[in-house]
Amino acid sequence: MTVDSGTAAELRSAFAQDGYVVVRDFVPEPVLAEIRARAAEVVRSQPNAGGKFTNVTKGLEKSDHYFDDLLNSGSHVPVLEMLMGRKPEPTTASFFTKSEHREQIHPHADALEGGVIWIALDEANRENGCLHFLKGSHLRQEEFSHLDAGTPTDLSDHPDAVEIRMSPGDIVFFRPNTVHWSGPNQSGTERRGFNCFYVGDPFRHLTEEQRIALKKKRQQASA
Ligand SMILES: O=C(O)CCC(=O)C(=O)O
Repeated sequence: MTVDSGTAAELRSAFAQDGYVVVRDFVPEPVLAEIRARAAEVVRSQPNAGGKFTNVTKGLEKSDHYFDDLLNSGSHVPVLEMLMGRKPEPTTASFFTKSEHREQIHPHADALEGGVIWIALDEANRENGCLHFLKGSHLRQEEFSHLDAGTPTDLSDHPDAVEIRMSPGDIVFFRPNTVHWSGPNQSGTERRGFNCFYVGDPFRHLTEEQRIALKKKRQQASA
């Protein structure tokens, strides 16, 4: 998909104000089919690569060059660059499945700067645990800094909460500091999404000592 200058200005303004913007029908079905098949193969070969989340597989680009290409030069990259106003710094590509009730990602922000994309591989709706965003929360970081993806926080009645229903091929571009979450899947069928993070090295501000401590903490958490 190409974005004309009128649309680009609208998308940029929504991204700046709301902290996210959805573009419908962005990825064609043959590409979706390839992502689904290749991601499933990575999951088969390395289950539980998402640490504490059993339904998240990170680092797809390390297992399959196809994901490395998508992360670095997928058709979403120039659009994200236009939205961010600077070159996205690729971090990792991930596969988010959701087939069970307990597989929830609670409200959280991912990083302070950069960009993220999430592509729907299936229909995503309230029943099967679609994404939700807290509109404009990227501009009020302090207020939400306590949130953690693994800890339940009910923001469903928050006046800025927005439910993002998506069809396969729809993409959402968002700021990593826009609060987002996905609820339980009550549908009995799988809800899959493909995500790319562009936050560079999220630990670049840490000292070597802090990096080692963090690595240890993560290993303990995923053990
Ligand atoms: O797919 C999901 O359920 C959650 C996605 C998410 O938290 C993210 O893309 O950062």
